[in-house]
Amino acid sequence: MAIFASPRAPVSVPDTSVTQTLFEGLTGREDKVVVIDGPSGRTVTAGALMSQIKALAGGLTARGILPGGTIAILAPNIPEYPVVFHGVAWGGGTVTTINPTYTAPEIQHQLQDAGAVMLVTISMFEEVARTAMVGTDCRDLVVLDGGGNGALGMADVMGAELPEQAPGDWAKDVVVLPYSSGTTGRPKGVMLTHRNLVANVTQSAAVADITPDDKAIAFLPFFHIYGMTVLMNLFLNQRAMIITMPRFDLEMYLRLIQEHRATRLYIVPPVALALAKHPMVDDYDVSSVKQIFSGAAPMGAEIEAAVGTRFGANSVQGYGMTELSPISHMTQGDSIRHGSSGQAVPSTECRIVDPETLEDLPAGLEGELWIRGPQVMKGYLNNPDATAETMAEGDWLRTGDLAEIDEEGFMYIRDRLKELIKYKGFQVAPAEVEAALCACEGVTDAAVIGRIDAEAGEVPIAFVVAPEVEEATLRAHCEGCLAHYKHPVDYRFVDSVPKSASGKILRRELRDKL
Ligand code: 4UW
Repeated sequence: MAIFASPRAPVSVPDTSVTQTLFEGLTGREDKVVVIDGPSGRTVTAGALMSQIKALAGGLTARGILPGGTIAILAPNIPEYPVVFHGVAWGGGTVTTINPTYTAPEIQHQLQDAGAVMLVTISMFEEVARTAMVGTDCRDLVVLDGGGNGALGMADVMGAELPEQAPGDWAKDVVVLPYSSGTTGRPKGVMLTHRNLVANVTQSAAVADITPDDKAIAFLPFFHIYGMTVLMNLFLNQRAMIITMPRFDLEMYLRLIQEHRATRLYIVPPVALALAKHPMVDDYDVSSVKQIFSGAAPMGAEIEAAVGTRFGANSVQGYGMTELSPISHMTQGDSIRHGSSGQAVPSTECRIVDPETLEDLPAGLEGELWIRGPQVMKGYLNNPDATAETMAEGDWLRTGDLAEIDEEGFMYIRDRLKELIKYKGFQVAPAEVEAALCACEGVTDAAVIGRIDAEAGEVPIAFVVAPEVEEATLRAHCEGCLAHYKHPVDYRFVDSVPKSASGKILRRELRDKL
């Protein structure tokens, strides 16, 4: 077996909960502002954040929801997000994070699959939340900026502060269930333990060199593992400051960078493209930025270099995956290879495996990237088959990405083996879109693949077998059951979907048709 060990010194992972790790960073700095609500300028100090977390844990414990309950959060990035996330964790529960652009059926599926007993949201999403809860075991609705009419408000769920972390087994207890389709099939609950998150914060802190003077504008959604670990957990743990933005808007982003003198930008490739090319960038003072960090989808070396040059900053990439809590590779300040996702974070091992023969490949050859380390998930919720397909013997996670590692340990993502489509860094699971299309009357079969797109990275394209159905009907159907970024941008009506003898869609054949 040819193992590429991280070139960095190993770290030891403290045996604590993720919230204890956060508090270790914040204690003693109670007066420091650590979160600012971007649009309003409202500030939250470390001390206030810690007491709100303890008060929420106390309130949910008094209601009997904690310890042990699973609580769903459906919200954009707001200062209350870390309160809910860590309040649940401090009280001994599990959080499942839901994309607030989801339709009611998508929310309902996640609530039911994760076994959520409470849904926390904001008034903007109250209506869709109520619709989604019907018929599920999720009984309690909390509207952080509302309440009434059967819903609880934030004040209702706050209680006497729970002074100590609820006890637990940090290596086993699942603290968060984000959803990911992994290498195949529909989105699944990814079981990440306290230890997984503590490990990944420790591993990335050892490389990232974040200080209390650092500031980041947090538009990457906290429901997705990139924003959750890097901004909400790593940044706060390092006593740095996050300025929350509920959704991406280039003008507001640039204005907040200028106003708060942001030092680090955490972005995805489509934003890198805008920052490299958009004339609006010249209207703002972005001289405070010293590092630009991109990931979640492929980005060419040229754009990576161009955005760095324009900002006079160090521009780098990292690689992550929900199932890896999420970071396995990062670039350190002075060792930049544009186009590479960097070297493995500490205590992380990699293999490059030939997908056909399952033989290990040496440096310089392309194969499937396999990862082992303390950040690797516990498994998929209620899905031992998918877990077994993804986890190879010896605790290796098969990423479904094709990569190459050079002699110095720099990793380059080359292609994707798995079905996944990445729209602006968001996951689109072909199997989920195919199932939605097949549920439309008159559709007998469907296949969905990604097509390269200059702006979004990739967009979903559908091949459907539906002789009597109009495209407009399919579009209207998707409106009702799929978040916008999952909608096929193009429909091709075909006589049949090419399949292997075992019934697997031959996606490569479809790709060749494009
Ligand atoms: N190049 C090419 C990349 C890259 C990539 C990811 O939605 P998920 O499960 O998770 C993520 C997490 C991304 C991330 C988190 C923290 C971090 O520091 C960082 O670097 C800045 C990135 O996206 O999707 C996982 C899949 O996304 C693709 C790849 O296919 C992977 O399996 N992907 N990063 N640098 N592709």
